[in-house]
Amino acid sequence: MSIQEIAQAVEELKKDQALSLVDQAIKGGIDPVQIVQDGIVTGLQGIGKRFEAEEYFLAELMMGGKISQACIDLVTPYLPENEGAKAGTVVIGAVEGDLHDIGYSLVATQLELNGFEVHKLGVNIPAMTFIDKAKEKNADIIGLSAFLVTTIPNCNEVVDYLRDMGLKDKFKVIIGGTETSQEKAEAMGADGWAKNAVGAVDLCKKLMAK
Ligand code: B12
Repeated sequence: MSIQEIAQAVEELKKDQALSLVDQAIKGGIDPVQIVQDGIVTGLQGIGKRFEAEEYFLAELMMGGKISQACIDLVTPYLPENEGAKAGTVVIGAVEGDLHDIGYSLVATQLELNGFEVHKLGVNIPAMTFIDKAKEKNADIIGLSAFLVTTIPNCNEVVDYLRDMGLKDKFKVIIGGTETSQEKAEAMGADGWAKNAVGAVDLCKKLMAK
């Protein structure tokens, strides 16, 4: 079996096949991070492309989300854990109007495995809730996930509120999600952006070292 077969099974919404291929990959000793990134996430990207091409519709998009989450749950116990001192505290969630939770959950898992204390806030989270939770948990970093062009402005809102409240230096803000980019992060005054969960860990470590 190959990792591409996992991506293909996810993309073609073949749940049992996808789960069995993931199981085989784990047992075959394939790097679990690679199984997630090059297998499951690549499959989801394929679903996104078919959705854009109007070959798949919302039902397929939802099914794809469910299948991927089941596959990710199977891999999660095998992801490598990094023991040691607490690396920092992060509150993370999907911004107001955004219901995509697979991406930020993966980021949360990777951060936890790398020694961060992570508080997952959920989806559709108003700007002030991020700030209240960051204060409550004495967080170092606020992670904002946005997958839609229409929800990215809600990341700006968090940065603007922090600035208005004089808290911009207290919390680092990072953003991520399909339609985000380094340029967009810089334009809104966020402290960083990462393409994926592995990049998010590097970014948080860098910000904590500052
Ligand atoms: C699955 C999916 C859904 C599922 C979500 C299920 C769930 N539980 O999350 C459902 C069915 C709910 C859904 C709904 C919609 N979706 Co949708 N969805 C997707 C799809 C196919 C995959 C997204 C995903 O989870 N990918 C898997 C993750 C793991 O991959 P990833 O993005 O590489 O993740 C990494 C980064 O994003 C990063 N990251 C994520 N968050 C964060 C946060 C921080 C702080 C950092 C540093 C990094 C980071 O790390 C992640 C892990 O490595 C995408 C296609 C795509 N290409 O993204 C469309 C997509 C995002 N959806 C889209 C659309 C249009 C919608 C709907 C509007 C459809 C509709 N007509 O109703 C609704 C909107 C709902 C809402 N209000 O949010 C569009 C967005 C287009 C746009 N330009 O805005 C996309 C791009 C599809 C497309 N090509 O048209 N969707």
